Amino acid sequence: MSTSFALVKRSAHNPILTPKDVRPSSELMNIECLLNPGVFTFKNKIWLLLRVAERPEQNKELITVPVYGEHGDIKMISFKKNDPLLDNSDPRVLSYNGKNYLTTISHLRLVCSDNGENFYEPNGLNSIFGQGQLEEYGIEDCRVTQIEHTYYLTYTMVSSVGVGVGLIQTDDWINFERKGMIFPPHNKDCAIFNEKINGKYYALHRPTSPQLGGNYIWLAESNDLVHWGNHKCVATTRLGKWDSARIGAGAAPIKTEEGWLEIYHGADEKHRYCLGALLLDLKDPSKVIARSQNPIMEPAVDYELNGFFGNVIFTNGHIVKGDTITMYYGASDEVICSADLSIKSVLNSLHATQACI
Ligand code: MAN
Repeated sequence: MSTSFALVKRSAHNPILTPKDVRPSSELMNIECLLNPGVFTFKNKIWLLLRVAERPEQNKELITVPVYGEHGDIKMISFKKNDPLLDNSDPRVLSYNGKNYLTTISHLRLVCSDNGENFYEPNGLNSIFGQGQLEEYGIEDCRVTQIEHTYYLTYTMVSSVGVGVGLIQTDDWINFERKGMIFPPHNKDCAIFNEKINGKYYALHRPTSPQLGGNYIWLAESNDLVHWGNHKCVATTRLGKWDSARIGAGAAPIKTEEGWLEIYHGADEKHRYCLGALLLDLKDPSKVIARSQNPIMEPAVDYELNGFFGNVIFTNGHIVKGDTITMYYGASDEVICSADLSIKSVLNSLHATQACI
């Protein structure tokens, strides 16, 4: 039996949400994928902040991609499928004459549940859409960190000028204060810790450095959650392993007696996305105490192996109750699933690895 089956208990109701379970944002759009939700509790309910990826109906000859115009209006850009300048080999991104576009545009949608399994869209709450030039290709993969009564949303801002991390804060999920881009391109996968350490706020983030370095997890500190500094690299990709090409933080780290436990994603050169764990020192989270050698979870069942972009499990949200982490994740970039993990078992799986980070 593989490690992932021993450590993770997938919900028997998986996938718990699929594109047909939510309404498109307008009659111009079809929902292609639900992905990678942020997770939080509010008013005694469990909430997912889903990434909803949409595009217009496609036809035989043309590929049409949506982008936001300057005033939040949707513009459609079409390309002839047989145009030699078009490269549409990746279902997520297309390239035309050297310029890249996303094939779908994403916004963030709230759904809630009393039991963590049956989610519905409540009335009277607004979705969060991309705004302005830096979000013209949409907003994605939001982490939600609660500090006292305030929720901090860190999400990927996508546009033709780059991919960076945006911050929005809210106390009531009705009024949102946009703080702008807090980590400039190329950066994503930002998770703010939900308490201060030695008087400072901390965040994990993932800059990309194409020539020297790579797609590594970094740590930064801040006095106000908007201005970040004292950046340190905490984990790099590992040649020949499941996390050889790209790694990135999931949700806010979980405080345990042994350290901050962070569930992160790692992808290899074939874009196979698995999950692993990092244990960071409680007082100095730039120190890695242990790291999974093998994935704690890997794509294994049909909805994780096949879909819009198969062989992907990606998490950026969970609820913790006692020893149990209920993790929500996107599978095959198309459907939303959940799985339970025991904190103790994940820590036990890390004990053997201290010597060989
Ligand atoms: C990137 C992001 C994620 C996505 C994975 C796999 O890391 O765009 O949203 O789930 O790729 O496609």
